[in-house]
Amino acid sequence: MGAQLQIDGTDDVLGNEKPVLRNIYYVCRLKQNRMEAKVSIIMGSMSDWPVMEKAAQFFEENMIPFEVQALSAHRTPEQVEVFAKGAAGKGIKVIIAAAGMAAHLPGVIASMTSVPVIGVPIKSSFEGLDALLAIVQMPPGIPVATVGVNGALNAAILAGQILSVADADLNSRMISYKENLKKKVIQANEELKQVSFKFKTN
Ligand code: C2R
Repeated sequence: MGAQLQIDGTDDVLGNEKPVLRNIYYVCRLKQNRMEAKVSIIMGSMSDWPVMEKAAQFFEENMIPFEVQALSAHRTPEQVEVFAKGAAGKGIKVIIAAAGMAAHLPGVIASMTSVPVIGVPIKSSFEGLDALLAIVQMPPGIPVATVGVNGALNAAILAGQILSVADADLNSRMISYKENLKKKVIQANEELKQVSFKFKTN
């Protein structure tokens, strides 16, 4: 393996006479370079993706490594179990689970892991109320932190905040994200100053 791999300047560090050490060094370097997901976005169906894309976008903009996949407690229960039981071991710190209709997915995942689960009810039928109630009304002992219907962005922000407890750089990015929200309101009030009505007093 070492003969084919040419990684910048490693020969200078180890020398040609130490092939075994060099191979170990290469493997460590490759492992270091690989980005490891900290958040997992799980959706019951690809039909949930147009909503969940907003969460992916937030992680992209805020440099938070994430993975995304479709899994269903109803349609692929075995794979859900494998995912949920393996999540902590592969370094996942927060799971975002989205589902519409009879949305059992977030709760089922939460029942099989100690990784915090944020549930996103998807508006698929009954204005999303069916999914909201299914996700939020968990029995005592198996909490799912539930955001509003189609609340993918809030789920991502909450996941970012959870991760930022142990990451000072991310914490600064989360603080400036919130600061920017203030600017939006200031800008809104500037624009409202230009709106005129006979009975508007400001
Ligand atoms: P299709 O569009 O694939 O028919 O799915 C999905 O999240 C989706 O919103 C319709 C809706 O079914 C949801 N679904 C669940 C689960 N699996 C899929 N609620 C589950 O395991 O809870």
